Amino acid sequence: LSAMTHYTANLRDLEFNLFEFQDTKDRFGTGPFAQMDVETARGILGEVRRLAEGPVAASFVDADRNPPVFDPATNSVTLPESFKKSVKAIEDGEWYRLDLPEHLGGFGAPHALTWGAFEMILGANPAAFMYGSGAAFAAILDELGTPDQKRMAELMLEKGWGATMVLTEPDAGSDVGAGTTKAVQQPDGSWHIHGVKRFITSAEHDLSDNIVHLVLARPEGAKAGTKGLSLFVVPKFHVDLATGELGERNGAYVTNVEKKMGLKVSTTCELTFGDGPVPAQGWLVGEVHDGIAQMFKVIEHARMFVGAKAIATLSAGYQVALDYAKTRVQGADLTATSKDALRVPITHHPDVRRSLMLQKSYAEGMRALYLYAASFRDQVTEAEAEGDAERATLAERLNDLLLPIVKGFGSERATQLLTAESLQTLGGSGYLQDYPIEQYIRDSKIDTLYEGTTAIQGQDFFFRKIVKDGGVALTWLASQVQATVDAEAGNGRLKEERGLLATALADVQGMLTTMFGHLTEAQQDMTALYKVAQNTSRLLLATGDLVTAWLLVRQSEVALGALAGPVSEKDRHFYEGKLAATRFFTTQVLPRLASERAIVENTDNALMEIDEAAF
Ligand code: ST9
Ligand code: FAD
Repeated sequence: LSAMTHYTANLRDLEFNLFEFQDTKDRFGTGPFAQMDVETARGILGEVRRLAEGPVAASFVDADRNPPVFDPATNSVTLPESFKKSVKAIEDGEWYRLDLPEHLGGFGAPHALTWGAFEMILGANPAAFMYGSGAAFAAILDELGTPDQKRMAELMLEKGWGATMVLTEPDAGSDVGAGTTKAVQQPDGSWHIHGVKRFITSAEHDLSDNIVHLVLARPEGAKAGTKGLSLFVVPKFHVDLATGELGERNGAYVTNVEKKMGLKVSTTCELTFGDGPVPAQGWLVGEVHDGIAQMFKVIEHARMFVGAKAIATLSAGYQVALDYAKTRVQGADLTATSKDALRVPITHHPDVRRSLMLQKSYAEGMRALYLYAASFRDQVTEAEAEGDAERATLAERLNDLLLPIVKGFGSERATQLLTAESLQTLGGSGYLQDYPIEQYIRDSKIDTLYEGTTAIQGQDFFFRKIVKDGGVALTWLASQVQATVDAEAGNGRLKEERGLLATALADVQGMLTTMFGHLTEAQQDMTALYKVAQNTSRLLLATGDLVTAWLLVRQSEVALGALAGPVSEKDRHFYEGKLAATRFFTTQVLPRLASERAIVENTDNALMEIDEAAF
């Protein structure tokens, strides 16, 4: 580890995905992405890597050990100076523009490139990325808002204001529809917000002059549940929209900042609306009462971010583990016969190799997964530009199907592997703060929790993305996996891998058949729904493993093609690594799906009949 950085980006694998593997490779410099050719894209990735490994990573440790200070007397927060420099480095490069539409100053980048570049920032210092939400949320306000709100969005971008998404309350976490924060309409058409929100990210800091809150609240008399919520824009300071000058302080104050396990430099705030003499004035977004659907535009963006963050951190953890394993000498080779045989680097030990290849195959497979999900957003853009509404709709549905996998499966696998494998590779040293993995674990555990816990992702996946979708997206995806199973690419080299993939596909289909059966049973006996919901998270994780394996097999097809021609020594190792990861994943991970299927098939409701007192 150099003194400067804890983080090593896997630029080679990002480039492999974007320029050799994902269908993004054919999009650069064409159609709606005409501005972004391959050379420019390579330049961006190289520059973002330099930034991520350098100034962005530089404050990662310091900002953890010297977290933000909250002053309750002034409701203000001071962030560590080191961290502000990291944020400024991202701002100076205006990298948030990667995520903006061209009419707001975007670079015309495909989403896959955007998220590939963002992965490096997320791996280097995720909180520095999170404070950049202003630009992304401004784009959503621009899309949904009134002319005044579009102007507000413009100012947010121009002045670099922060932004928040404000849903959660003490009694409304997963159950957003239980929120009681109230909105009362004023004679001038604006609204006064009353209530206490909690766990609000970035609601106070000293990085920008203003912070714009996007708040879910219930207008007086509106119905119960999520469908009675409306979305309001509530700035910390009022704004003169003509000049962009800041006016009076609005009545939305941070009244507490939480102390957390990790991700400490990202402020997590209690945000109180309209409790003092000054009202918390807000404006209805787009002048329509459609709050939950509007907020889901933000949530979809944020769920992608959470998945990419978790996967980025696993990749970072694997790099640290790999570097350590190559130099840590301990024990003799298992086959050595004499007691004083040469001591070897731990990479010689079978169990260390198993662990490293498990980390590598998941880190690379899940990178392919989030980039694959992003590429459907590009298909939407492309299809819309071509006026192909049918293709745009299908691509939209596939992105929707993949989001809970990226978020739920991505975060579960990443956090489990970081703890069980990456840290373990370093032995006792992994437990020390001399190495970054203990912080990776603390900083990434949140990824299975916020933006909807894994249980919520599992339910979203089954009930909304499969059942409500009529199985359209899932059937399309399954047909793609089947096509790979049936293909001949690889000249027999991938025959066994494809066979294992076929079995895994059948296992996931078997799980689905049983769960659909339980769903049908529920038409007669509602308690059959309990059987479905015992397995929604299991199905999500199993499908994630299947899709990851499928992407790895297809990556290996590309690798074999490349190996058939002239390659540099470095590239030969890279492509052989792909084959090794695919072989490992299909032979050592996929067979577990058979037992997951058996568990689903054996599900009864005994669990639900246990008296709570017996737990
Ligand atoms: C949070 C924030 O946790 C964490 C960190 C934030 C950090 C921000 C940083 C972001 C960075 C961004 C990038 C920056 C770039 C910077 C660049 C720098 C270089 N999809 O099923 P129903 C809608 S925030 C779409 O009946 P219930 C839909 O309208 C807190 N829409 O649900 C639907 O109506 P319909 C996060 C969906 O039973 C309606 O909701 N909190 C979806 O009423 C009702 O649906 C959570 O995530 C969907 N998947 O409510 C809450 N699902 O059906 C988790 C629903 O007619 N809880 N809708 O279309 C849930 O999600 C619940 O399932 C529930 C249930 C609330 C939806
Ligand atoms: P609960 O909903 O109480 O869940 C507790 C447990 O029960 C979980 O394991 C959950 O999976 C399970 N559970 C709950 N309901 C169900 C169900 N129906 N079926 C099955 N299992 C269920 N919110 C914002 O609005 N804006 C933010 O910026 C924001 N940032 C955050 C930052 C941090 C650091 C944290 C910790 C939270 C943040 N949140 C934010 C809130 C976050 O989205 C919620 O914590 C999350 O949605 C879970 O809600 P909860 O904590 O109330 O847990």
